[in-house]
Amino acid sequence: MNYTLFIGDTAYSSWSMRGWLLLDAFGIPFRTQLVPMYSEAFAAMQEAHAPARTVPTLKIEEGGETALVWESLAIAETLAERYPEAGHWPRGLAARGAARALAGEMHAGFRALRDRPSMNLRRRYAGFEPTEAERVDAARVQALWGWALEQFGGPYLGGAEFGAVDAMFAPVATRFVTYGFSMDAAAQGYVEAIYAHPSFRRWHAMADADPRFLDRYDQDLPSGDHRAAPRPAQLPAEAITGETAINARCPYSDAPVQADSLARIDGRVVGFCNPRCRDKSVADAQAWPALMAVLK
Ligand SMILES: N[C@@H](CCC(=O)N[C@@H](CS)C(=O)NCC(=O)O)C(=O)O
Repeated sequence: MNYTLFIGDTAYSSWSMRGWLLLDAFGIPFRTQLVPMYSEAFAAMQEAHAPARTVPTLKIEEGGETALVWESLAIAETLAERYPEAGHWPRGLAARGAARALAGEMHAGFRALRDRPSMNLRRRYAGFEPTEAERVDAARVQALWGWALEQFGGPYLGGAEFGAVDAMFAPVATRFVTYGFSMDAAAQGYVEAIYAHPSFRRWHAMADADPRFLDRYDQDLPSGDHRAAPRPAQLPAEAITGETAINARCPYSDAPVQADSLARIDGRVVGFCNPRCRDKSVADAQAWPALMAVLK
């Protein structure tokens, strides 16, 4: 495989989510390398890939050549160029121009919204009071979403298909949910479409399964259930031990099932090759086609 994507902590790194969606949602095979932020490993990754210094960074190895692409918008353009049929940008002239403009505005702007209400997929705060600057950013985002949804017919910003522009705005959808920003009906519908997208569901399940908590991203506010709507209902699932799985090999890696990596999912015992595979499956089984094939 010739694509490696370096990402940070899945619950908190909004730019990493964008980069990952730009590959996963478009069916491009790649390997993910998770580098915990604020760690020695992160500093080593930065040194090894200088001048790139942020996640996501995409490494492309091809024909004896290695390319490094950092900056999520550059990753989007590189992939769109290499996979013109994948649909990163809409086909129609108007939708394509608008999608690029909206993605550019997201990449360069919304500083207030990106700062204090940072992405945190583990929280649903009650009582968050946006500042005036955060309110202005949220209103501009919703104005752009409303306009694009009306112009191009939704449910995504470029029309019927999820595109790079949606990857750029997906973390904003999560911020609106995490911090309880008020949303008009169009924004609410768009947020639901993002939360229902299979690749977004996979990312969220990985975040649920990530054992690392970074309290620097927490607010001193009461928090509700981060598994609730607008996330689609998840199948009943729990990690278990001491039973026999219906499968001998991990649905994801095809490696042998391990006794410490079992789960009861929708009433059946499924095995995995490690606890991480188990936990992302427990978090949202229906997000994973290979798992659903075992359960069929
Ligand atoms: N403009 C960049 C932003 C990337 C970014 O700031 N990533 C953060 C994590 S969400 C990061 O790598 N921070 C580490 C650092 O700046 O040293 C992009 O589009 O990818």
